[in-house]
Amino acid sequence: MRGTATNPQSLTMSAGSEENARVGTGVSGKRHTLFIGDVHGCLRELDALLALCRFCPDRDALVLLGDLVGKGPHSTGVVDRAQALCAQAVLGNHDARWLSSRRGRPATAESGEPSSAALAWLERLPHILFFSDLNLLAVHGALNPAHPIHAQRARDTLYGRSFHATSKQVSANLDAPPWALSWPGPQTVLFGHDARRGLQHWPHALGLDTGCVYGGWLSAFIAETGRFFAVKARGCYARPHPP
Ligand SMILES: [Mn+2]
Repeated sequence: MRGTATNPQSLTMSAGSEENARVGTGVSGKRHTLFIGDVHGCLRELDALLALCRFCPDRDALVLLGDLVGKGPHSTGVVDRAQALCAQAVLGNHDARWLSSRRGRPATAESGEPSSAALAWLERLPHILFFSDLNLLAVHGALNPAHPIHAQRARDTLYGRSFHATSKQVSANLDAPPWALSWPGPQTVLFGHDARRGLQHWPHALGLDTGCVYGGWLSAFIAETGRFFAVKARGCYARPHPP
């Protein structure tokens, strides 16, 4: 297990190998803890959703479920906004790809180019966040229901969508039931990454990727109240992959 330490050098290996996922400690204890699904550069929708939830950075905590960047119009703006709001987040597959494509390139001040501070922030994100006082976990893709938290694979947390009960393997495709259906708890897991299945409400898991970047909705869940909020996308910024 890699533990809660954040090691930038580990990211390349963990993104596509058998490396264990990094588990971070989530911080709550404020008035509301707001979990938001895949933003994918949809900054205007993120701001609208925060306003709808009456989010106040001094009183509330914000948790982004990965894929802050990619596909949409304002990836850099979303990372900057996340930092400005002291958001917590887990790493998504597009965040990992964005990082690897920019690693080693000199920082520039050109518009659209992420600052070195933004890259450093993304690079430190864990794959899993554990909120002990809320009894919640946050992950972008999947957790393998057959394994404990400390033995999850980074690849599953980035890409996973389905769980094959016979082989006890997570897959990235829709070729088996959703992994979240088999998640036994006791912690409830909040996750994203599965826009094709949309909002998912299982006994011990909530899927919040409602396809904003594809012209769908950006969705939020407030842990303390159990309420959902959503705003409609202001455009269709990308075409979904065919099933
Ligand atoms: Mn994703």
